[in-house]
Amino acid sequence: MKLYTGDLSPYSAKIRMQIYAMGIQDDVEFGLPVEFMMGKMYKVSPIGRIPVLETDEGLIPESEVIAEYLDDLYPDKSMLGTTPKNRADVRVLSRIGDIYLMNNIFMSLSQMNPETRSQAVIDLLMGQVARGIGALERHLGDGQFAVGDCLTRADCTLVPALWMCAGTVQRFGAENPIKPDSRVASYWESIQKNEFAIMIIDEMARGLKARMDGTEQKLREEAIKNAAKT
Ligand SMILES: N[C@@H](CCC(=O)N[C@@H](CS)C(=O)NCC(=O)O)C(=O)O
Repeated sequence: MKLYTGDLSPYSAKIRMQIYAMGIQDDVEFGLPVEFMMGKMYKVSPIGRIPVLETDEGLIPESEVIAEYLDDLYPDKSMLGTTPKNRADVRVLSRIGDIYLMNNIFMSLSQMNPETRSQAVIDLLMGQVARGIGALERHLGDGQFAVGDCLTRADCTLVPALWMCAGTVQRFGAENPIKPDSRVASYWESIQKNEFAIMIIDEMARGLKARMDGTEQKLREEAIKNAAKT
């Protein structure tokens, strides 16, 4: 199998964390099609976004669907929890991370440029993020992990989502929505010590550095030039 993924992509990072935690990285190659770098990912996959999983049976887009597929493929390594209620809790927390946190932060990225920024758009989207954090506060379990006493797919979604809350939002002038002394803050502090969380946080930081120092742009230009030759 091949995962179309990028270091800085939080939806991809969530799947990489699951792959590392399941110990199946030898079965999955990582790569990024040149079409993504050209802004033409829709030519590869109609939704036009990463991650996408390439399998012998065809392409699977959407991180949550890929996550379910991997769980189905390796049932003995599944990261969805053990009881029906456990699994429902994992799904709820993962949806909070995807829909209410990451999606709104992603839309806010369009407001990065201070010269063209609309504060009303930021306020609207960050209001939704604050609401999502409020829901997370009440849905998180009280242990080291998001649900129960072991790492689940909920943690795989929440690590990149909270990484974006803690860092990315400041790039368009918003405040970190994780309030000090909250349950979300204590969860965020402890989950960052998990070995698989450390791996994807390092990768996202590497991706951010490459974006900021121009390395990403250079690699993109090179890949596009090479693709034009073939
Ligand atoms: N709902 C999708 C969201 C994926 C997504 O937004 N991916 C971003 C990168 S993290 C992307 O490909 N953006 C490119 C674009 O919007 O054109 C999922 O869960 O996989």
